[in-house]
Amino acid sequence: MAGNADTDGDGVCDGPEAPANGVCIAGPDAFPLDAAGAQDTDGDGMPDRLLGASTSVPPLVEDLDDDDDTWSDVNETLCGSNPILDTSMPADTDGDGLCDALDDYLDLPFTLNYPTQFVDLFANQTMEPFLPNVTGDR
Ligand SMILES: [Ca+2]
Ligand SMILES: [Ca+2]
Ligand SMILES: [Ca+2]
Ligand SMILES: [Ca+2]
Repeated sequence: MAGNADTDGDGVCDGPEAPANGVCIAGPDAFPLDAAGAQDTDGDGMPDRLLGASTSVPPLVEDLDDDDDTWSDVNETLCGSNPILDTSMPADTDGDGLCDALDDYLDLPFTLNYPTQFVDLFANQTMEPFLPNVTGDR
């Protein structure tokens, strides 16, 4: 460790401080012995980003959900939330897993009630409009 602030030479320091000679940026490097990975936001052993070939055994696998909030990085980027902050999640009003920004259909549950079960029909008379009461869709 002493004398080499960046063991795997990926430019991210092993520890949280960058040395004055500027060989690396402040870490810590979550994978100090593997240049392919540096950051692991959710600490699950899978790097946020995989740069080049992993030298670990077994090799590192890129984390597709860096903050482990169940929203994939790709989705979070498209939906405008922060992919490395687990408190930042896309708005999904109807909870179908497609964020509001990408969701063309707001399929919220609703209830539909008719005011009566019976309609009286009379010859030569316009029938009363038989309209349901719809609640909960907005
Ligand atoms: Ca490093
Ligand atoms: Ca991870
Ligand atoms: Ca996520
Ligand atoms: Ca949705």
